[in-house]
Amino acid sequence: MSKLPGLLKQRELDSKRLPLVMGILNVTPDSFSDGGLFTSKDAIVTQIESMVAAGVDIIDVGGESTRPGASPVSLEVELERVLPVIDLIKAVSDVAISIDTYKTEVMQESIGRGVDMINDVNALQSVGAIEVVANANIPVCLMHKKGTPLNMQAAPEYQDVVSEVTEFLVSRAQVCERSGVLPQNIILDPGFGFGKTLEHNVALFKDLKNLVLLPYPVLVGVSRKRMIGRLAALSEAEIGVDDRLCGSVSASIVAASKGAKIIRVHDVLETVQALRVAAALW
Ligand code: YH5
Repeated sequence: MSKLPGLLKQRELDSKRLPLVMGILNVTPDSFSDGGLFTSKDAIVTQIESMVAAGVDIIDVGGESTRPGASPVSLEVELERVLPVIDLIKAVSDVAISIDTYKTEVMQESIGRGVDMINDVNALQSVGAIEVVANANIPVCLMHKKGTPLNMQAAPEYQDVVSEVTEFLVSRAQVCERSGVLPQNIILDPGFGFGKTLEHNVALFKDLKNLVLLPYPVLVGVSRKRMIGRLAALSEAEIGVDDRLCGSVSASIVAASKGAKIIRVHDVLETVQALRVAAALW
């Protein structure tokens, strides 16, 4: 059975039922490197242990960067990166594990290693992905994106971003349910920064209070993203990626107050602290 607590129904920020905090564990060589060529096992163990000590609920393992401009990696490389890390997390803790992938084979192999959740930026649109998740009977996050990481920030256009994203997510949830994914296993995510301008991201964020009215929990991932750097800057410039902690934490608190049930972040300690204080004082 899944280690994820029954995904919460309440709408208000509540000190007894905080949103779950999902900690990001990138295992791409550019994110954890000893000089850029390989990922050190000690560095990963340290990161896992510090997230667990800080109160993380779910660790999200990703082996392919989906940042704007990033190129895809092969199935073999992705498996080589993520499977040992899944084993490593299980060896050092019993925290819930999510795998950030859109590849059906990576989902299947990760489920075989005992992951608790699938996080798919492609909303289970890869061939066979729905069946794999339906059979595994574990939660899945369906995310909206427009385009691919290589081209998605070129010139994203929408007639009405809020209704387009909402309709996409509802329609994917329906397709998944018709193929045997249980409704209680479905989580929705508007996909901040994936084929969206700053204005699109802000419109979607403001509308979270409506998105959470759908019968599925909502996940929000804005940690350190460019929209934080843009909103925090006074001019057309932006705050650099290493200086977006306070902005990211602020956005997480607002997401939680609007009813998001899972917050995906790099900075677990800071986010957990802020959520606890905000919920106690709400
Ligand atoms: C997400 O929103 N995002 S990977 C660019 C950055 C910083 C961070 C510096 N996987 C999401 O985290 N899964 C990613 O600029 C995700 N929701 C879900 N469900 C991109 C990322 C990032 C990109």
